Parts: sequence; C-alpha cells; structure tokens
Amino acid sequence: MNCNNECLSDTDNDGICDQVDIESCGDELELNYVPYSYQINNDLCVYNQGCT
Ligand SMILES: [Ca+2]
Repeated sequence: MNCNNECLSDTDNDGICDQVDIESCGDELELNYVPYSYQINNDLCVYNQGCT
C-alpha cells in the first residue's frame, strides 16, 4: 500500500494487492496456510503426514 492506501502493484487488476493476492490453501491446519491470502485454492494444501 502507498500513502493513499492504494495498491502499489496489482498485476491482475482485481483490486487486491499483489501482497495478499496469493493463491493458497484455506485450511489453517495446513502447513503452508497463508492467513492473509484472498485466493483460496485447496489444491495447494500440504498437510503434515506425520508418523503413522
Ligand atoms: Ca490482484
């Protein structure tokens, strides 16, 4: 954001700054969860498989 609260860069011009316009998993339990992401793509979820 700049001083006018406008995005300095918005590559796809959807009104969401590039800084938060990131596709990520929407599940907060998942390893690469991005809490400020506006683009939810659960195909990107990477779960910790852990020990069985
Ligand atoms: Ca954007």
